[in-house]
Amino acid sequence: MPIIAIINGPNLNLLGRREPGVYGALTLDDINARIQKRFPDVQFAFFQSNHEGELIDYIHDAWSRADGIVLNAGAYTHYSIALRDALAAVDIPAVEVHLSNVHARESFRHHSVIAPVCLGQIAGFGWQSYVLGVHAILDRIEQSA
Ligand code: CA2
Repeated sequence: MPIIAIINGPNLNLLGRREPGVYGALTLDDINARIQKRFPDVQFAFFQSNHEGELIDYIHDAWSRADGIVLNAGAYTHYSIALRDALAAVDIPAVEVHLSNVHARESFRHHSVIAPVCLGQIAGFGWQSYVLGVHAILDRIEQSA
């Protein structure tokens, strides 16, 4: 059974409580439950932190524990070279996901420092961005088996 880490960055613990017009009405727990329900044959490790260093530590740990990473790095997406370096250092596939279509929003959200070290970026599909991200990781795992 593949193991996939679903990692969420700063402020995503507030989902469902504020700004439902932008990020939807589901809480992070709701989203994680839906992901697990969609992929009953995948083992997920769910993690959220508001702290850059904790996210980096978790990515390092995922290297030995997971087959892939689906990452919504929140605002760190746009400027955290440290997170990018962590992803580049671990030898497992990662997909960057966003709930909102970052390219239809403020220009500072258009640039991702993380995307170049990921398989790709999925944005704008709400919680289903994570589902699409898991599909991309599973395809990659299957290809390299
Ligand atoms: O669309 C996404 O998933 C984002 O990663 C969300 C980040 C934002 O900085 C990125 O540009 C795009 C922000 C997450 C904030 O989450 C909140 C949830 C509820 C209420 C307030 C913030």
